[in-house]
Formats: sequence, structure tokens, C-alpha cells
Amino acid sequence: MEQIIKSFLSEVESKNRNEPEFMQAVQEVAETVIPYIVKQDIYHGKNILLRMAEPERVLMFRVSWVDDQGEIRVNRGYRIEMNSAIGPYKGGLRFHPSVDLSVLKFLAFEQVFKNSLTTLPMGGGKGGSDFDPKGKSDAEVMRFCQSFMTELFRHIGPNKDIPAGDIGVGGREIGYMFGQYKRLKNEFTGVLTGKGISWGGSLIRPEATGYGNVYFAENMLQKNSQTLEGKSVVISGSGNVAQYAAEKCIQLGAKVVTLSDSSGYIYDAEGIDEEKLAFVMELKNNRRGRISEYVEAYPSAQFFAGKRPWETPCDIALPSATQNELDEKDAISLVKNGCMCVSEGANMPSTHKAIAIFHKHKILFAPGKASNAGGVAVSGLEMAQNSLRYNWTREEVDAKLKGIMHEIHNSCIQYGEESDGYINYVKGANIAGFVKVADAMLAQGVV
Ligand code: NDP
Ligand code: 2IT
Repeated sequence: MEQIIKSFLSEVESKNRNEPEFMQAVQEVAETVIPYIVKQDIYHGKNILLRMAEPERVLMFRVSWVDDQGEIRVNRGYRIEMNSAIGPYKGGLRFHPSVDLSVLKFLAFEQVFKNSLTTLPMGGGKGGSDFDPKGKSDAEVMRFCQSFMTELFRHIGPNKDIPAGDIGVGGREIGYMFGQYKRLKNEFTGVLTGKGISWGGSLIRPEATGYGNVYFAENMLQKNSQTLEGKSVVISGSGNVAQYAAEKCIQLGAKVVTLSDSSGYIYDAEGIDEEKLAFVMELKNNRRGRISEYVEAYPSAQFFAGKRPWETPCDIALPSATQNELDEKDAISLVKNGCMCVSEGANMPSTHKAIAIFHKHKILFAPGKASNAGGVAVSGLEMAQNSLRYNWTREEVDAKLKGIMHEIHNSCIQYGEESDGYINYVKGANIAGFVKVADAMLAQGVV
């Protein structure tokens, strides 16, 4: 078996040199899915996983724009259209200086499995740019978004490819891009998700990834006769996903003690309550400030510059910032300090070696493609509402989100339960996500 996996990975690597994040994501899937494939006659000789590791289409384009000083700036835009076997390409756009082909291909690859798990008809894609919105004026962000969309618009559409937000792309950026798309096409359609409520957005979409992750963690805990009530929770990040994960934890009676950004983390031993979280939301979303400012407002809290929060004792950890933000050393520290559950809000935040530590110690561990799927799931619900030309209530969307997270949890159990009863959620999510896409690809022939 090891040999089959190794030769598969070396074939993929030979075509994708210098793409470490993409290879990391493919390796994790290969190690769990290949042992399943070899036992299923229908997949023999079909090279399904090899086809899934090859994007259907990769778009790369120049994005020129003029800054506030009148200088011409050049960024690179991307859209990876990874797989459309079960629906139109669907996935977010990331604006961050670290964006390159490897990062977006890993995200697009993960998205295919994640979207399959949601139970909704969505293929997988991802895109973005190495543009850094930090420190830019609203006018600069608008000009960049308009220029980006002036190329992207010809490749996307409500039945073709439906982008959304991710790191550095929130309501403001989606608004500017939607405005430009509508102007170029002279059409009002659901071509992007994460839109504002008055122009086609869905209630609960901003909350969905963070809430969904906490619902998933609740499902894992419930299976072990536990709840979130009274648990201490360590969260990384302080953006969209982290904020709403914190909100839901607080609502369910847990105590959130950390948040972070790329400069460091804050620790509040008394717990971040609703009022303090409202301060963080105002700070990050409107003033676009740094998390270190939290300790100026709440001096009993501490700020640890340049550090990540995993050294903090906790019951539950919700990594919600970025890829590879939690390594083997961090995992050992979490386990040593009594952490019982790690549920990923970010995409691939735990390294391969960190996951091995969690599995070795039988920690409840949920991979992002299962536990953060609530965001794209509610994007799918936004698309459904746009097609119906109708809006569901907050309660209706929240109930559907809860139901979907429960279904995803069930799928992970179906394919991930081991002989001793331990649920390997990585294996479960990868196989369950694979089966639906693979069967659609088989039915559609060699395309
Ligand atoms: P935001 O841009 O709203 O927030 C990102 C947060 O992560 C910020 O606090 C940011 O800090 C921190 N961060 C980003 N890059 C780094 C880095 N290289 N090192 C340390 N910290 C970093 O993004 P989201 O909250 O939307 O996304 C967070 C994660 O969740 C990502 O992995 C994303 O792919 C994933 N995700 C998002 C979904 C969504 O619906 N938005 C859905 C599913 C997954 P700083 O401000 O200093 O950069
Ligand atoms: O990683 C993700 O799932 C997202 N950034 C959300 C994608 C979406 O289409 O809502």
C-alpha cells in the first residue's frame, strides 16, 4: 500500500514542483483515500484521484490599478477551476501577499472535497491575488477590486463559477466586485456569495463558518457525552471565522480565552465576553486595527507578540487563522495541557505531523474540510435563495446549517470509524468527500 501511495504522490509531484502546500493537501487525501480505492472494483483503472489532482482549468492574469499617490501598481490574479463534476465551481477569493499558485491549488483541491461533503450541488474552485488590503484606503481597495473583476468576469457566472470571500476578502470587497460584475454584464445575478442582505445576500452567511465549526465541535463532543458548557476555548485569528466561532462558543456557555492576528495573541483569563467581542469586531472590521489594541481596552489581558496561542491550557482549540499555523510542537503542547478537541476553522491549519500527534493521543480532531464547511454550505443556500428569488429567515438558515453540519459529522463517522470506536475524521471526510465526486466523474465518462 505504501508503495502505491508513494508512486502516486511522486507522479503528482513531478508535475507540481515547488508547490509544497498543494502537495501537502494531496498527500493527506492520498494516504486515506487510496487504501479505500484499492478495495473498490468500480474505481480500478479509472485514475480518478489523478484526474482530481489536476485542475480542470487555471486562470492567471495581470491586475493593474492606480494607488492614491497616482502610481501604477501590478498584482497577479488567479482562479483555479478545480472540479465541476457535481456542480459549478464554487469557492472563495483570498487577497494576501502570500497567495501563489501552490496556496490556491491546495485550497481549490480541499474545496472539492468540502463542497461534496455539504450535501449541496457545488464543484470546487478558489482564487485570489497577492494584493494586500492591509493599509490600503477604501478607494484603493475599490480600484483594485474593479480591475480584478474586469478580467475575472468573463470566466465566472451563476451557473459556471461562483466566488466568495476568504482571507482579506469580506463584505467590502465582495460589494466592490459585485458592483463591477453587474456593470460589465448588465445583469443582476447570484454570481458571488457573501453579498449584503439588501442586494441578494443570505442571513447567517457572515456567521456561518465560525458557527458551523462550533456546531461540528458540539457534534464531536456529544458523541462522547460532553458539551461545550464550561469548557475553555483557545481560538487563533480574529477575522471573520474566529469572531463568529467566539460568538457561538460564548452563547453556548464556553469560555474563550485567546484571539490572535499575524502579530501575536491576546490572553484574557477572565474570558472574552459578548461586550469584549463587540469591541474586537469594531476594531477588526471597521477600524481595521491590530489585536494588540485589545489589552489597551482591557488591561487585565495580556498580549504575546510574535507568538501563537497553542501554549495556552484549554479544553478545546479552534485554529481559525491560516494554513500550517499549528505544528508538531504546538500539538504536543496542546495535548500536554489537557486539550481534548481540535476543530479546524481555517483551511489546513495543522501540519501533517501535528495531526499525527492528535491521532496518536486519540484527541477529537476535525479537519477543516469537514468542520469549516458551514461557510460554503450557507453560500450554497445563498445561491438557492438567489435562484428562488426569495429569502429565508435567520432561524431557517441557521437550522439548515445545523442540519448540514450534523450530516457532515455522520458522513465522517460512516467512513472514519476505526475498530476501537475512535473516529478518524480525516479519513472519514476524505473518503466521504471523494465518493460523491468520484461516482459523478465515473458516470460522466473521460472528460
Ligand atoms: P480574515 O481575513 O477575516 O481573517 C484572517 C485572520 O487570520 C486575521 O486575524 C489574520 O491576521 C490572520 N492571519 C491571516 N494570515 C495569517 C498568517 N499568515 N499568519 C498569522 N495570522 C494570519 O479571514 P477569514 O476569517 O475569512 O479566514 C480565516 C481562515 O478560515 C482561512 O484559513 C480561510 O481559508 C478559512 N475559511 C474561511 C471561510 C469564510 O467563509 N470566510 C470558510 C472556510 C474557511 P492579520 O489581520 O494580522 O493578517
Ligand atoms: O474556504 C472556504 O470554504 C471559503 N472561503 C468559503 C467559500 C464559499 O464559496 O463560500
